[in-house]
Amino acid sequence: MRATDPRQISLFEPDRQEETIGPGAKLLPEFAQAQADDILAAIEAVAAAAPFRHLTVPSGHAMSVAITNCGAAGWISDRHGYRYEPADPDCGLAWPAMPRVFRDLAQRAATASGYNAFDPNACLINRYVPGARMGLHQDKDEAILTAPIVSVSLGLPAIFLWGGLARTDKVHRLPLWHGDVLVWGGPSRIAYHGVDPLKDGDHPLTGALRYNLTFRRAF
Ligand code: MD6
Ligand code: FE
Repeated sequence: MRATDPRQISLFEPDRQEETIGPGAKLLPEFAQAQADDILAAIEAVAAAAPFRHLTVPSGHAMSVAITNCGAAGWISDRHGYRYEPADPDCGLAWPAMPRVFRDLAQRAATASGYNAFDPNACLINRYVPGARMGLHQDKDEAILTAPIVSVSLGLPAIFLWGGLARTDKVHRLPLWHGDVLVWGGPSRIAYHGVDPLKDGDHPLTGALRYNLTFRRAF
């Protein structure tokens, strides 16, 4: 993987090629760019029904990233831990349905990465403001770990931290720009990963925000 100086991260992405970043894990640069307007409109529609909120993690701290969900299952966190819930705990109603444009994109990206018939039933939407970050973690709250995760980045660029299967493994720094898609499964499915604090910026479509959508088969 290319070493990138994080101080040189810019608003506009350089030309990049599709890249295998680990066993079973692929970067598809700009794969979502043609649908970006439709995806952002759909994010707003989801957030109108299930607003972004800052969840509390079991330690009692609030996450700096704000989240919402769509699909049959939504990821949540509270004092008791992390889990998937069929309803929004703030209102008791089912999460908004997964928009067709989300589902189609996730399925196309999975197929392009060698994961056929990906059938996501959970889409977690993360919203970052400058300074928001995500600490190193593994995604293993899903009952089904054989399906990949499809991760879509929109808006301001971020440095994605990509480690190994042990917390102490070396962490690679991978810049993700607007429209980039990561597909991540197989041996990489439970690799440690995180996101550096977001740098300030002004993106033409999102202003001072980054969105990340992660599609999963939760159960
Ligand atoms: C983010 N993403 O990019 C946070 N997890 O904002 C994740 O935590 C993530 O991008 C699993 C697979 C891909 C991801
Ligand atoms: Fe994650």
